[in-house]
Amino acid sequence: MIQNTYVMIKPDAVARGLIGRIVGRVEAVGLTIERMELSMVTAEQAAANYAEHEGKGFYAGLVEYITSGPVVKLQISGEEAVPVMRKLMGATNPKDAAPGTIRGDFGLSLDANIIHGSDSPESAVRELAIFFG
Ligand code: IDP
Ligand code: MG
Repeated sequence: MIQNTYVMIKPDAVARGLIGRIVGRVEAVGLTIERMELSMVTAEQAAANYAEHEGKGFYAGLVEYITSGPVVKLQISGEEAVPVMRKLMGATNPKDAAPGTIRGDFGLSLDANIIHGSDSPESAVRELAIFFG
């Protein structure tokens, strides 16, 4: 089934000059870039996107980090785009992410883990509304 998903190249990856290589991997598996924008994440967008983590020990640091510098916001579509992107990204902690995945190849730490991708089609609808209106 054709799906849309929300993907975000996080501040550390933008700062390290990894945009091109990450977008290249998305294109290489045949997914389509529908929208792409370099901009800051507002405090409101961060709170809405990470609402499920509110109250956890890492929440404040996560919001501070995701709002710390420009990100690349992407709407990506394609066959099974949500799980395909999650597979391309690899495990949340780069230390557990397989070589060949974006986090496995570029991630430095659990907080600086390069990329965000919606975890379900329902999350994708919600997150695309948060970031693209
Ligand atoms: P996901 O990004 O793979 O969906 P989530 O569990 O939804 O992973 O966590 C959202 C983000 O919060 C992660 O990408 C990571 O940057 C950060 N994070 C998750 N767990 C921890 C933790 O235990 N310590 C610090 N940061 C964390
Ligand atoms: Mg998640």
